[in-house]
Amino acid sequence: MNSEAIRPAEQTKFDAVIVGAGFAGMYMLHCLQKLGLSARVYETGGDVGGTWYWNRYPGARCDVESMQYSYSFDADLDQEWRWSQRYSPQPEILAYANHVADRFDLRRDIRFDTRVTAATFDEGANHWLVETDQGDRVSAQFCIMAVGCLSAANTPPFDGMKDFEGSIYHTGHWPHEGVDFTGQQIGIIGTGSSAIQSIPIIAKQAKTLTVFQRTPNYAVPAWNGPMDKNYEAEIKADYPGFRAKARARPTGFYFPFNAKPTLDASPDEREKKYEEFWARGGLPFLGAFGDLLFEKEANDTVAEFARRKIRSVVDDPVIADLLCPDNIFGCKRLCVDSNYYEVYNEPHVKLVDVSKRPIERFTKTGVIANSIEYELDAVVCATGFAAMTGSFDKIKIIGREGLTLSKKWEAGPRTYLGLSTVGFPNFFMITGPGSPSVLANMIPSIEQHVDWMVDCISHMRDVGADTIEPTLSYEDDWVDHVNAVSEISLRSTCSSWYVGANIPGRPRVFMPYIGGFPVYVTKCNEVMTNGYEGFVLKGAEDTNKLPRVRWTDRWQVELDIEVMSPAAIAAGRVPVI
Ligand code: N01
Repeated sequence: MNSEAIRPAEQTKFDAVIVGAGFAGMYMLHCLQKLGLSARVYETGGDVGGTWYWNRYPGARCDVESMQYSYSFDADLDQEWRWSQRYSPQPEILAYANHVADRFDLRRDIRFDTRVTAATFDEGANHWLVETDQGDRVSAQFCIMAVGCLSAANTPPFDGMKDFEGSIYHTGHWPHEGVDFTGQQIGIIGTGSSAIQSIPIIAKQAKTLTVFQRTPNYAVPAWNGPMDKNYEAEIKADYPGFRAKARARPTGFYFPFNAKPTLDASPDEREKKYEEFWARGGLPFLGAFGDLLFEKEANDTVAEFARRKIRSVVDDPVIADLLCPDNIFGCKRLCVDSNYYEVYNEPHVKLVDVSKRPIERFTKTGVIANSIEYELDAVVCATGFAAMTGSFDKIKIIGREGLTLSKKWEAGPRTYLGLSTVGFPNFFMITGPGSPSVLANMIPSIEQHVDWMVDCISHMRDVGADTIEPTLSYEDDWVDHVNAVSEISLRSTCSSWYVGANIPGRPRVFMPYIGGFPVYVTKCNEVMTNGYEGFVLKGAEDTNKLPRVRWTDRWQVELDIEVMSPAAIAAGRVPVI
């Protein structure tokens, strides 16, 4: 008997299809399995981990402390997993993802090496038809996007790229076997977080390293090191309590925060505060004062402090000047570095300013910028991502009446709570545009969204509803609110990937919700307890049944009024770092 004959027929009908097996898709799958629903996950990569599967470039690590960048849904998992460093490196985060996949037996429902190409809502049957590049055609009541916010790599189409005889890499698609740059002449394009992490390590191997910089970025030292065992034990002694404190903070992770206004402090006091927070390092540096991202004059003081730090490290004043940003501090995502600026004191590292004249072209043997040809054996594109919506654009998503998501979002994404969008029933987005997502600790953001969705799906089962879809007026109001809050923050003022400005031709819209994680969570809770306010549930037999808050129960967050006063919340001035 041949093996084909005994292989069970592939299931083609599911309760839910999940797109992506990163931290979002994995947790969604785990919850649906627990609920006893059938789910199929499709994942383009060869294994779990999402961002941490793809971004294997040298030096890749998270900019949220490891004790806080992990799932919180399972108390035993919290206790048993041990991080080796304060900010653990990519291989360890990927090992954690693999551990979770094994521990909760997730892989049985995941199809790897399979890209979803299309998802079409069938209005007659009230289900989604999902197609893949491997020939799958399956249907499901729910289509759940767990595609990540920074997954669609952006490689600018430089002239002559095809002629280049060396190797070209993108940090977001790094070869699994690693790359040995020993003795080579390397070019790197970009100076965002990925570049800032990888440059010091590539510089150690390369014979020469040429950095092509279009916009300098601010970076604060990570002061990474081995995990402090006492700190770990202290947190593990009351992990739920620590998680609850973190959830109450504007960004969903905990660190000391000084809510006072910058200019209330004298120049000496300010300097002391900046030094104190610099010594802690990382993103929490932005917690030195409460208004740094609201008041330009306040921001000028921190920007100048950071520029002085750069000048104190970089020996050559001309290079130091080129490395000093002149825009709002923290407007683009703040970078967290380990020996980044120091590298420019090395004689084999060169900084090329391409801010006034873009890179001209690749040649067979290198790259031409400012009319000079730089001979290179390999080029690393640390050129970022089509953020927030890029992964949606890659899939042909068709909702009611033939409306495609790309058409609907032509002028920028429109969602209700970043969870769902009008015209696309039973279509959920985990950390979609319009939710805190990239402006909050990613894993709690994922968990809160998934828990909300699982309660919602359970409620639909309870009342016999076929579909759920937001109403246009609630979606419009939410989009207006997301835009209004973003305009209060200085963050909306620069050309960052938050507004899609890193890629020519994308609409300029501030995509994540900057009103604060606990404020957002409270809103989601209210929407649920008000009977899914702003949504229409079709086909429900029992329209009076109140939603049961089960999974979402753990998200009854307190608002940390030490950091966010009710007045600040009302004014949209929640200090999201
Ligand atoms: O990408 P980026 P990234 N010619 O978009 C430049 C997260 N992350 O991968 O600023 C020349 O920030 C571009 O220049 P400009 C984190 O949220 C986290 O580094 O557009 N240069 C910029 O310098 C982060 O913010 C971690 O003028 C060109 C760079 O390429 C996000 O991912 C680590 C160019 C792209 O920077 C994205 O970071 C890594 C061109 N044509 C990433 N096109 C941690 O957890 C683009 N550039 C620490």
